[in-house]
Amino acid sequence: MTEKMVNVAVAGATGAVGNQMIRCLEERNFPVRSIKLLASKRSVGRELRFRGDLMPVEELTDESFAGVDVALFSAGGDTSLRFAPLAAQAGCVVVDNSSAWRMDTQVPLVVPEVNPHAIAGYKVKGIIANPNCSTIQMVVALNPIHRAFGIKRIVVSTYQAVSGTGKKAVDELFDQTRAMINFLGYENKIYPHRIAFNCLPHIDRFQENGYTKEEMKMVNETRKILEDDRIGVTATTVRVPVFFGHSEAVNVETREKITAVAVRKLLEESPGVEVVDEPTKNRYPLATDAAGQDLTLVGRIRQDESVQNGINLWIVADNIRKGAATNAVQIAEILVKDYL
Ligand code: 25A
Ligand code: L14
Repeated sequence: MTEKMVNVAVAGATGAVGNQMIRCLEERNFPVRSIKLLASKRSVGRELRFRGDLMPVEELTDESFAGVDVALFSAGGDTSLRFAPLAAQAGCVVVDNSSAWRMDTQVPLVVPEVNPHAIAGYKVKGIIANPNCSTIQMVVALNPIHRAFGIKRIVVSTYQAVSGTGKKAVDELFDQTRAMINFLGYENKIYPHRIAFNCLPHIDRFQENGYTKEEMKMVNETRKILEDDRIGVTATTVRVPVFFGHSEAVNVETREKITAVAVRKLLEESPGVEVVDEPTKNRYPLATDAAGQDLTLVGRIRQDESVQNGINLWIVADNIRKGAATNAVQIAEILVKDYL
């Protein structure tokens, strides 16, 4: 059988996530027949490499999607709200990395290791949403635990890298760090406070309930992906001076009796997970090890001795790869193989 080939577009191709999407399409040998690299007018004139060839960046317009089969979007929420429906109307399936469509009941929210069956729901609007980076890595690790022991409640604190905000935030951490160690002045342009040598308990906008939007994404998206509204989730999301890789301290309470030994064994056999848990050898998941690869690293697996059925975990993944680009390309792979 000859392989199905598809016409692909990447919207937001010049951004941190868009660029990684292009690399993932190459690395995973996605069946690309043609590719369009789209961004705002600002980026027209730039060229990006795909499989060795330099390709021009084109302006994203209403007409960009004629003849395109699959469009990967990472150009921010406003751009997705405006252009994803137009792309769908043109007959293209959109895999959207922004927060715009995630909680739409007619749009599936997918992590391939967890709920690949939900992809079928793309037919209603022609859009599939890619979850928030912090949610993706958490549900990759917690879904097997939920299926085996029934999760009642999740308490999570995150330690999130600046790359989630995009290239300009990576530059800001670098510039501020260099300024500090040279006793020079610095500016806060991207974040409201200095991020170098600091921790900011503030990711995305504050909501009326006192939580940030990032924290509420973790609450609502987790329930949608695990398909269980009974799960209690509470989150504190923190920006730390790390370039790549989000870390999470996660406490889970379950309905069934749970042990650290059983969880370790279960996660060793779970898709997309690598257990890194040999504390006596100083082996535990680190952002520096998670960066540049696609697995979700899980370690520090311990019984929570303060409740009847509880477990603590430390979960780390590359926020730009599994947290965004890789997950989107994995969704597109299933879409092409099973639906197009
Ligand atoms: O969903 P949300 O909350 O609304 O936000 C999602 C955004 O968060 C980022 C990602 O931004 C995404 O757009 N993100 C990072 N990690 C994520 C994750 N895990 C994540 N989102 C979800 N999950 P990004 O920085 O990676 O990419 C932004 C891209 O979007 C393009 N873009 C913006 N507006 C557009 C548009 N494309 C088409 N039409 C529009 N209207 C953007 O391209 C980029 O590719 P660009 O051409 O605007 O910028 C290209 C270069 O120019 C620099 N630049 C940006 N703004 C300015 C600028 N230069 C000068 N002045 C400016 N005002 C950029 O640094 C870039 O290099
Ligand atoms: O996917 O780290 O909703 O600043 C928006 C903010 C991703 C990360 C999303 C950040 C995000 C992001």
